[in-house]
Order: sequence, then C-alpha cells, then structure tokens
Amino acid sequence: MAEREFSFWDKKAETMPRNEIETIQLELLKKQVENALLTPFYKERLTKVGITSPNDIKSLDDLKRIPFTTKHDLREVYPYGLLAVPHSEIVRVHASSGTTGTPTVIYLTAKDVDMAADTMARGLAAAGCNRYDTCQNMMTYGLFTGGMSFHYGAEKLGMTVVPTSSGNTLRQIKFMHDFGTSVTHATPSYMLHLHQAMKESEYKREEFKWRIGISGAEPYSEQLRNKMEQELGIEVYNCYGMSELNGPGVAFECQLRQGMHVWEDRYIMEIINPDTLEPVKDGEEGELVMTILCRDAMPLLRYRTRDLTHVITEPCACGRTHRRIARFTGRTDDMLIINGVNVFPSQIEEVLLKAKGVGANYLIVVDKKGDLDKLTVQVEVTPEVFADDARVLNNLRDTLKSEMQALITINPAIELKEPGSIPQAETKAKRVNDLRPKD
Ligand code: DLL
Repeated sequence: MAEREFSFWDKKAETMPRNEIETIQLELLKKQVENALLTPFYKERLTKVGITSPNDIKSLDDLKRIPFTTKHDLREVYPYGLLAVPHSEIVRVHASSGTTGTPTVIYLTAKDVDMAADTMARGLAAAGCNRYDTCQNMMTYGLFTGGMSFHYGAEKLGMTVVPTSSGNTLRQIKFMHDFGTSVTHATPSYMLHLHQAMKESEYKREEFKWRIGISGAEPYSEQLRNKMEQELGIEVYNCYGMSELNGPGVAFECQLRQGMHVWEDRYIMEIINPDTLEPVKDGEEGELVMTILCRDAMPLLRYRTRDLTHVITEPCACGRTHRRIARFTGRTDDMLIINGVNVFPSQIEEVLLKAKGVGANYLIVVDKKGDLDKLTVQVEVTPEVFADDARVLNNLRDTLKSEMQALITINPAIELKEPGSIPQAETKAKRVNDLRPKD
C-alpha cells in the first residue's frame, strides 16, 4: 500500500530531530530571559533565584529554577507591566477575562503577529487545509483571539477568509452556501447548533462544500467529535490555545487526529502535578505549563495554564517530531467555559456583592438549551425587596443582567428567589451547578 501523504506548512521545522528542537529551545529561552529581565516584574522574580543574565541559563534544566507565572500575576501587572520593547513597537493588543473585572492582556509587535500567524498556518496545514479552501471564521472578532489571530493564520496559509464572526446562524449558512465554504472555525457547541439550523434551512447538505471543521476554545469529548463528523459529514480537528499564549493554534491535530501537536520550537511545555508543582512522569496527567518562545513584546515564563492533560509519548506516524497532548480532561481552577467564553464564578459574585437588595445566597446554573450552553444565575433577594412591588424586582433583575453582561460578555438569565430558598450548604457553599452532559 502506498504511504499516506501528509500536508505540511514548514516540513523542515515540523519534522526536525528532537535534539535540534532542544537546541532551538535553549537558544530562545535565553533570549526570553534576556527580555524578561527588562521588565520590573521578572527582574525581581528572576534576581531572587539568582538569574541576572541570560548566561545563567546553561541548559534546559535551568528552566526549573524559574518561578511559575499565574493569571493572578498578569492581573497585578495590568496593563503593560510585562512590556519588554518600546511601546511604539506594539501593533496589537488582545485580552481575555481575569478572575475579576481586570482582564489579562497580551501585546504583540509586528514580528510577533507574523510569528503567531505562521504558527497558526502550521496547524491549519497539518489539518489538511490549503490555499484552495474558503474558510469561514465563526469565532468572535475583538479582544478574543479566536477571531483575529486565527484569521491572520488562515490568510497566511493563503485561504480565502470570510470573517463572519459569531452568531447570526442563518447568515452563516447562507454565506457557507454562497461562498462555497469548505473550512469552518467554531466552538463545538456552535457547530452542532449550526448543523441543526442547516437541516432546517432551505439548502441541502450536498449543496455545501464543507469538508473540515476546526473546533476548540472549549473542551469536548472524542464521542462528540465522532458525532459531529458523522452528522455533519466533515473531518473535525481539535485546536488548543489561550490568549496569554497568543491565542488558538498553540497545539493542533494533524490528519491522524490522535492528539494535538504542541509546536515545541515555539513553546516549552511542562506537565506538573498541580499540588506538588513537580513534573509528572512522562505520559502522566497533570497541569500544562507553558513558556512562550515566539514573542518579543511580552515574555511569559512557566505560565500555569490550569488545563489538565497528558503527553502522548509515542511518536506520531505523520512524521512530526513535536510531541502531542491529549484532549483536556478539566481545569485546576473553577473557570467555566460557556459557549467558548471564559467565566469565573468570582466575576458573577463581584456584581452580586455590589448590588443593593441581593440576599445571602446565589447559585450559578449552566445547562444546555438545544446545542448551546445557557447560563442562569439564581439570586436570593433580601426580605425587604421580596416584600416590595414587582417594579423593584424587575429593576434589580435588569441591573444584575446588564452588569453581568458588561463584565462577562454573555447574557445570563437572572432568577430572583425568595430569601432562604436556595439550600444553604453545610460546609463549602456550592455556587455552581453544571448540568451539561459530559459528551
Ligand atoms: O480560547 C483561544 C482559542 C480560540 C483556542 C479558538 C482555540 C480556538 P482563551 O479565551 O484565553 O483563549 O481561553 C483559553 O480555553 O485555557 C482552555 O481551558 C480552553 N480551551 C481552549 N482550547 C481548548 C480545547 C482561547 N481545544 C482556555 N480543548 C484554555 C479544551 C480548550 N479546552
């Protein structure tokens, strides 16, 4: 049988021997440490552990001397505390939600933007996309990286990009039909929603050129991927990323779809035990920790992603030497991902604590409405408000709704409850009830 041909963007870089990857990692790590020392935050952190010059990094093992960086740290240095180049070099800013109202921000030079696009193009080529494809990007454009960062990578590969952004499903379907869209980029929940709407539309499946769906930004199971592939008649590729690491495309599945290749000449990955903070054994599950090597504007050393996964130790038959990680199994914090948007319970609490008339207890309920996630916040009100007329309750509901939407960008349903009606936990209060099926 003839050997299967796999598609590449930069075959040399993607298939280089492991020792070459490590040589590049060491060289780029030194450069990152040099940049980091230009920021007051890292200068203090690194000096404390005896690293005052890039020459203190002699081997990749020295990475372990560097303290971890967390989302909390990024909030502390908001907005520009990790700037390692003159501000005039910055051409783009992105942000993602923090645990409170303060977002975590990243900034990029023109070279950084190009590197991120190149990394994304690698992933898209690995998934079998090419310049003859028309790609509809259904992720939100704006501060979220799923829009523009993906867009630049898709253009770099030479695809025709249709930047529809999220929502407006009937228009999405019309454009997919009229433009001959062959590749889509959407969250898994939106893919299913889209498919349902497509079945109910005036078009027939055969009238579409849809062949590939790139899906990420939220966890999904292998069963859900299989369901999407069968029902939609396309290949579905998992794509991982986070805004702090330049957005989507940090890790991407190749055409074999057995785990996501992490581009190790651009990121150093570690998997640690989240309790002991020590590295786990090869192939064991733990928290992914990443050091970015492909960004000048903003260094990020040993960043705790909070995402749980493991390294697939066997080499991939596609020929890529960059190791793969498995589907994520959860997080080590309480972040919820609702239709691809990150939400921390603490953000909801922040709004409730500020509002007048809110009682002792609340409960965040996440459920499915059709294929999409639905967020409901049940809130006990004070006895005074409860006894007041309907107008007062309606005003409170509207205020909570609009303040939460402003902070978390999604629109929650607010259910106001009688005082004492939400069961009081005996020990730790249960603030979140996630009723979504696991697959
Ligand atoms: O979600 C970037 C992205 C956009 C990735 C489009 C893929 C596609 P953030 O908003 O910063 O960035 O959220 C990052 O989302 O820490 C994971 O918990 C989760 N996540 C992202 N991709 C996956 C995936 C973007 N493929 C957070 N599987 C991460 C599971 C994912 N979880």
